[in-house]
Amino acid sequence: MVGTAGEPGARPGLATHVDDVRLLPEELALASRNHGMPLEALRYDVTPVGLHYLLIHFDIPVLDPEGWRLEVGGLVDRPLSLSLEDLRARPAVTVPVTMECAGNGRTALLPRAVSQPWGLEAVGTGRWTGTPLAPLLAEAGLRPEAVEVVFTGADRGMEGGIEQDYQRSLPVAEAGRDEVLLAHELNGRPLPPQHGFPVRLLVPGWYGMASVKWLRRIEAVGEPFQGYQQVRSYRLRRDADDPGRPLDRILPRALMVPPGIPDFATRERIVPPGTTRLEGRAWSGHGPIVRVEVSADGGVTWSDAQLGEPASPWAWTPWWLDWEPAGPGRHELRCRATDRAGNVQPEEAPWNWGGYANNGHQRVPVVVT
Ligand SMILES: Nc1nc2c(c(=O)[nH]1)N[C@H]1C(S)=C(S)[C@@H](COP(=O)(O)O)O[C@H]1N2
Ligand SMILES: [Mo]
Repeated sequence: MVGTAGEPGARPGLATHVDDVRLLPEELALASRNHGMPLEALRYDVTPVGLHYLLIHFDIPVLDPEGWRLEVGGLVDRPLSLSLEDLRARPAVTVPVTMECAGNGRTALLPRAVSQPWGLEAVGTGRWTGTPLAPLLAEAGLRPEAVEVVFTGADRGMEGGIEQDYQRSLPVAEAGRDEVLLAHELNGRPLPPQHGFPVRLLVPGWYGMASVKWLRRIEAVGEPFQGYQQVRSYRLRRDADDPGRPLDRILPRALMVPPGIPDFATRERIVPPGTTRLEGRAWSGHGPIVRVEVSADGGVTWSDAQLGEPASPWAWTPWWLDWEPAGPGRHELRCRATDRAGNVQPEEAPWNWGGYANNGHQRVPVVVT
């Protein structure tokens, strides 16, 4: 999201990585545009719209719903040009979906990639309403030689020295999955500007970058798409020269509502003696959450939390555990999730160039009074 030093559009001398916990002014500016979800909002099944996280690479485009058209073209027999009314008139489904940014947890990976400096708040669950994409692709007559579908947003900017529209592709098989939607409502209202008005793609189970906002074109292509957000960004790379491998499905993560009360400046938690209910949510794009464990001694011993029912197969699973502190003083709480595919959250996730997919344990220092 910030160019590398020496590339046009990037500020001269702006580092690609910093080996320092302190943020650069550029990172702070990104952080105040793109806010996270305050972790106490983990209490909601469906995140109130203003508390859902935001990630916007460029500027929020202002689109006129009257003049807006979604073009469907490329390797199709019958190209389509759809108005918002056309899309709203199609069969619609409503489904709670947990979305997480692939950069969530980035600030804990040092040296830190200079980009959106997420702590752990880049997550939220929306109740999205939209029309399934697959029948629309079928109506357009997707040709057998199509290998990917490219989605183009109406936002444009510079990244990595390249001027671009925000664009991402999906393999044809992924684009054709039942749960992939063209969403036009969030929590029962038209999409707000910041979440992609009038229509966005929604790819449940995938990191957020796949869910292209402000959609204006869908194009079937015969070769893998080579756009910046596909081949440079959103990949697990060792270094600048490593092509790496693409990110797709969300790795498991559990987060807890930080217990007790916070100190204003440091956010340190102050917890009363006696029983405290620890609660939170866990999710994965690799299948349902089958286990959440909690540690109160910095990851030495773990106890199983109780699991509730997610609001949909694509939404986070509630969990809770009553904790009896061993005594007053400092404790480090942690939680970790396991999904049905057998993925367990690691203590430390591997460092990578872009600072992605850091699903290491959440650590919550608390002071018991
Ligand atoms: N057109 C467009 N779509 C986009 C983005 C963007 O900058 N432009 N950001 C992506 C990223 S990286 C994420 S994590 C999600 C965030 O969606 P939200 O802001 O609605 O939470 O949108 C994705 N879709
Ligand atoms: Mo993201």
